[in-house]
Amino acid sequence: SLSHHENWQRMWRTPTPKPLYDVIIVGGGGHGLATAYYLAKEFGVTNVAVVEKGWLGGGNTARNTTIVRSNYLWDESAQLYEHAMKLWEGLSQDLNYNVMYSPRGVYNLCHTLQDMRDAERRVSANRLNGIDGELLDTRQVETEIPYLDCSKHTRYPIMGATVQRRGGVARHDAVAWGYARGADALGVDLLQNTEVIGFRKQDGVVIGVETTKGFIGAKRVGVVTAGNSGHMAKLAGFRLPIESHPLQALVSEPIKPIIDSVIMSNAVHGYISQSDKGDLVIGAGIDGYNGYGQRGSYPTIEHTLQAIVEMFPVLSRVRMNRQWGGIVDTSPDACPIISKTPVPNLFFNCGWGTGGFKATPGSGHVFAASLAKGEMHPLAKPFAIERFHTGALIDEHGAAAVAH
Ligand code: FAD
Ligand code: PYC
Repeated sequence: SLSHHENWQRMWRTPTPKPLYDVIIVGGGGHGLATAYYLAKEFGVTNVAVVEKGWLGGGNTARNTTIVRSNYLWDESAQLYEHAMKLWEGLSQDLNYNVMYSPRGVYNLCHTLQDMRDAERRVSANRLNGIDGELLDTRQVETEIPYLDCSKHTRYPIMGATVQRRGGVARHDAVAWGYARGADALGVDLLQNTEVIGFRKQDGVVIGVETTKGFIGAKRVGVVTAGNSGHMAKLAGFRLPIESHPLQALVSEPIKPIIDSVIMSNAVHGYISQSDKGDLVIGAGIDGYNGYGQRGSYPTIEHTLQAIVEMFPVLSRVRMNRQWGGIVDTSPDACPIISKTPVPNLFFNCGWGTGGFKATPGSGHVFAASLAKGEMHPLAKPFAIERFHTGALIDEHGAAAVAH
């Protein structure tokens, strides 16, 4: 049937690199593409290139499980993720491209009294920041999530949950493609199959990138290479407090609609939603070792599925269709690094760990503002590299909801 689909319009050009750009973005994932889009649209900087070693959106953007929420504990991160959430709410209209943002509600289950205390604290903190959040008891959870085992006979009985009803999912590929199409239309050059292999400096200041296709000059460079950030910093001559770990996900065969929200449990440690196609979309925490291979190990898959079956015994006979891994860059406080670097005119945006998809629009927006002005956006300032020297850490391990 595809033979009848002729003369499709190209979504973006395949340009020849110019010798000099005002800004080069390294990494054509969602964050890099969003940065380029907002640079051109909001800040009038159109002489921009996105340099991507593979294909656009083929990294973690393609591999994530698309959970969107903003219920982080501390003011700094709550405000950053809520900035993203507000952009999600109008993104399809802004891009004129359906990113399928679906605010179907994200539940975080509580299995112990300490879980309940933490949940109450986080919901209260969220509300003080103007972010929606509710604390539910077992009976309410049972009513809202019909197939969840809320009986007293499980290993870790469910005592309650938080729910952020504006949270949900969005279509990962569409996010990358929508931003790419929008950026290209505004004049941004999207350079695929072009790997950055070094940074050229003059008197210690970055003046461009060495790539597999030659040198490309730039007045400012923004690096947004989730999973490879430590390596990129090494190429630039400094170290980041970042580890690269595999993070896996899997989907089942398509089944009839059974789960109409997103359900996450830190304690039994697994999460689940159902795609519009009917696949159950499943994941858990990182694999413990460091590495760059985009695959994970079997014990993590087994542990993840044990957690899912514990929460939803009704799913025990469902067959899994596909499993894959991405490489996430984790920081000591489970928060991103959005920062200037020791190299003038070189900026990094990384360390989103297991949770950066939800931040894509906000991250792109604040990074674009920072690159356009040469000064960090106020929402980005608390996430500077210096916090690992000053001790002003923002510990979001609890709200990360996926162990890392
Ligand atoms: P990427 O999409 O990885 O983009 C980085 C790009 O940089 C890649 O395309 C890569 O090819 C390119 N690159 C690397 N090195 C170079 C180089 N030298 N030269 C040029 N280009 C280079 N987050 C959530 O919020 N919700 C979730 O439900 C969620 N689930 C996840 C599930 C899994 C299995 C995984 C792996 C991650 C998940 N995440 C989730 C995290 C999320 O995917 C990431 O934080 C986010 O996608 C990072 O976006 P990015 O655009 O920075 O990264
Ligand atoms: O950050 O919500 C999240 C998340 C879910 C799965 C992976 N990350």
